[in-house]
Amino acid sequence: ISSLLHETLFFVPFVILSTTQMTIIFSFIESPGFPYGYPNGANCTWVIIGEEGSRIQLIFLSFAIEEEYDFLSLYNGHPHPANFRTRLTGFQVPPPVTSTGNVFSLRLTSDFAVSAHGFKLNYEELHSTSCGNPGVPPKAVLSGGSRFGVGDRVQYSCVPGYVLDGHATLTCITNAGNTAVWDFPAPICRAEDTCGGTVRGGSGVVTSPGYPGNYGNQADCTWIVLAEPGDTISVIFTDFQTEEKYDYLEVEGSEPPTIW
Ligand SMILES: [Ca+2]
Repeated sequence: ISSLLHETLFFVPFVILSTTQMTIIFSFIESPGFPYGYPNGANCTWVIIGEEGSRIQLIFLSFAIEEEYDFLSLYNGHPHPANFRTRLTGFQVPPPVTSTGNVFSLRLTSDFAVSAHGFKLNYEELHSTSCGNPGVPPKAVLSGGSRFGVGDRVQYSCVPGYVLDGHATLTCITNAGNTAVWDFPAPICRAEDTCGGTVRGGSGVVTSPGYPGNYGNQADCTWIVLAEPGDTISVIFTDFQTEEKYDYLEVEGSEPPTIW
């Protein structure tokens, strides 16, 4: 017998904390029962409504949801299928996610068996001149302060034993749509003697180990790029050089498979 939580709907008020310098608006959302496990048969929806013209950023603090059976779905706007953004599952804390408008909805659904800790997140209202927190990937260190507005920079490094793939410095810029965005995705830190990995999210960068320097001998690296069911993935090479006839890159999942 499972406990059923039918269509629970939470409307989330903003908690407003004013300081002399600025207004910080943030609060927390936890899955029911956190951290002792969410119920089976859960169908819980949270609707976060910010001021007109703002965006909502979610920063995950903890995340454990039975992989591929239970899901946290995100919607840009109210929780209608047409507004579907992405669904999160598994045991890795996701990077921060920012809505496109001033309404962001979350829905937790679970199947009939097996629970996990659930999730806890901080949500924050972003004004048009703020890029929001770019997040700290596993094994990374973020420096450059806590200002994430247009013109601000943040710098990443990795803890000892890990190397950085991607851009070490991100700058908050204004895009063509007049919205504040980081100029590059946050880098990843991988263990020094490993290569490859699993990449998720709307877009990202994959480089050979040590790029733009040379890759090592005896390398055997596999990258898996995951997207939502029904989506296609395009791979755009911006630079390519391998030892002809001896080293190669093979792409599977395309029709037909290709080797460079
Ligand atoms: Ca489950």
